[in-house]
Amino acid sequence: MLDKSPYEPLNAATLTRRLGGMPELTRRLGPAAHWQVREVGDGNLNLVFIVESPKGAAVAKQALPYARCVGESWPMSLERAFFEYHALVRLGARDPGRLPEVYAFDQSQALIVMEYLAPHVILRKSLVEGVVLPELGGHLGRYLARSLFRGSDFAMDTAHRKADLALFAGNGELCGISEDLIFTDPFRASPRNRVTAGLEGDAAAARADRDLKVAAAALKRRFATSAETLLHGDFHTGSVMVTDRDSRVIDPEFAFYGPMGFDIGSLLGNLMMAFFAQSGYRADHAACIAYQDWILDVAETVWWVFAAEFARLWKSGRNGILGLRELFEDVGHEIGARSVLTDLMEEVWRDTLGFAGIEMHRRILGLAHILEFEAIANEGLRAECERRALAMGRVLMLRARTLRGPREVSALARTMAERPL
Ligand code: SR1
Ligand code: MG
Repeated sequence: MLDKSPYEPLNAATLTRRLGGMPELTRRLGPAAHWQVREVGDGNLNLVFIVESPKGAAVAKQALPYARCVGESWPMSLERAFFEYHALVRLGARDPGRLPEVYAFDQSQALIVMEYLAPHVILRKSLVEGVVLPELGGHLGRYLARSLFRGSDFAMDTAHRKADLALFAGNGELCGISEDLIFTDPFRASPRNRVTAGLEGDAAAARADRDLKVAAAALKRRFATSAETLLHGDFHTGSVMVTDRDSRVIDPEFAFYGPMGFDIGSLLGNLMMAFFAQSGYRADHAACIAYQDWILDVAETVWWVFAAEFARLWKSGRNGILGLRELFEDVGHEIGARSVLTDLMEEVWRDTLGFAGIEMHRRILGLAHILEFEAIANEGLRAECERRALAMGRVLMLRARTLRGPREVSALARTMAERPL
């Protein structure tokens, strides 16, 4: 039985008392008297505790009634834990083993208790350290295909999907944060925006860039109105934990029904920024080039594995109202089905590039910056790396219709980084 006492932000002692009364936790960890608990959260929003015992370990994540990265002046509802819990369960079922297992959910405390991932580290840190992860692109490409296909009307029973869409429509507060921070703030003067010293002129140029703002408006419309599938909603390199053989997806509290390209684009935009950041901390030129090439290879692999796995699922698992086998395969029109898939992939690719480009803008011109750039100690150098990323992001947003594939995007990145092709 869960304790239904009123919400309170927890500390090591109160968390231990609370979890120590939950049989599902004592079964895994043994009696609470032997637990060690520490708060380790360094993200933008929540408290995160690691609970360890001689028998096992768990992570407890608690939503705060405000945005941790700003403070109590930015109040937030606790409901996001409810949506994160439901997203963890659904996305975990769509690509088994790729998300942490959920052990318990205590809604009154906005508290999710789940698998402790060890020895995993946040992918952002691994990209700053220059670690090569041979299976990363395959893991993330497959995860994207499985989660995006299986949450869509190509695969799901439509009554079930519509009910789920209604449930996640309740996550409007977090969608609103994305709508403001990603699609609007970077292109206007907002008190929330921050830029590296030296980039003030670039920020002003973005605010004055009519073509860029038209592209941002179109992307915001896609984000807000294209309820294609259940998305992670914040799928960047801080939402992936890795070892050299495993990759896990965490933190889907921004989950909502949106366009498929949003999750893919968020990831690719963050990989691109990691690419541009490398020259900020890798003085050895050859090592820098080699690691940048690996990052581009991951980005290309993500797309190709996504496309191949999506096509496989398309052939075998099209059971929803958009499956339409009755119009195609059932009457011998396989070519028609292939055309529908080709059209869809072209649209997802365009969205992916646009969302990647806008993610690159918001992480440089907006409120929420990223470790990959912030780890560059020399501010002038950081500004230079960020400037190149902004230029690349602008091309992605404006030329999404003409860039034909991931190799072309990689070539563009090398050009923007002033590297020979
Ligand atoms: C106030 S929240 C700022 C950012 O942190 C989260 O991780 C999301 O990316 C959000 O945009
Ligand atoms: Mg997060």
